[in-house]
Amino acid sequence: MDGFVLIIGNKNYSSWSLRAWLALKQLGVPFNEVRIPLDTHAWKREIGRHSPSRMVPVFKNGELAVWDSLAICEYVSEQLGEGRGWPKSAAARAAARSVSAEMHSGFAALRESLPMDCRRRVAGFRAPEDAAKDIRRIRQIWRWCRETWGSKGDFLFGDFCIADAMYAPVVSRFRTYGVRMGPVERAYMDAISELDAMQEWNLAAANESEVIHHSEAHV
Ligand SMILES: N[C@@H](CCC(=O)N[C@@H](CS)C(=O)NCC(=O)O)C(=O)O
Repeated sequence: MDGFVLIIGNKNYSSWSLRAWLALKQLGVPFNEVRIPLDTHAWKREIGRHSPSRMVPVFKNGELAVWDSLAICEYVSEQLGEGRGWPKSAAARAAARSVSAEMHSGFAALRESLPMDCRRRVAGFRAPEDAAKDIRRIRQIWRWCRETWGSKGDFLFGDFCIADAMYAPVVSRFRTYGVRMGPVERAYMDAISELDAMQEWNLAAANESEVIHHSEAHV
């Protein structure tokens, strides 16, 4: 497992980068991190050398490039063996894969109206109806996971798994926009936010100097 490299965008804004990065950290995979800030000359110059899709995250193992957050998580899980990164029972694993895929392929309105902006806190945010619908569905997923599968720990399926990495940027968004939560979702958000890795990410995001105006949180 030597020589792994994860290429990411700005920690403050790149929600897909956070997913892969957090999964690797939580699974204890050693890797070197290369940060290429989005929307810069460095990005235009360098991204094509690393990523066939010209997007981040991209994970490199020697000549091999894996260029999508969920594909990276699956690849790393396979490298580690024994189903690491996913819950143990087949039923819980199927549920974890379903909610991960739902995040990966959906919630466009949430992503559009509540861009990730880790270091910001905005007051008075009101989600438009399409984003509010996404928020309701995510809250339902979190409650269902916690109540059905989560009794042995603080995360969606008890122990931290790849599904939690997929939803970590949503936790960050809900904090930024002050989205009101019930007690189950609030406790889950605290568990994610208190992870050492999450705190490391947020600190680094707060110390980044780049500002991308069209990605900033707005009310
Ligand atoms: N489906 C991809 C989405 C990746 C993605 O949209 N990455 C954004 C940054 S968060 C990106 O690279 N944007 C650069 C661009 O669109 O030029 C994944 O899961 O990794």
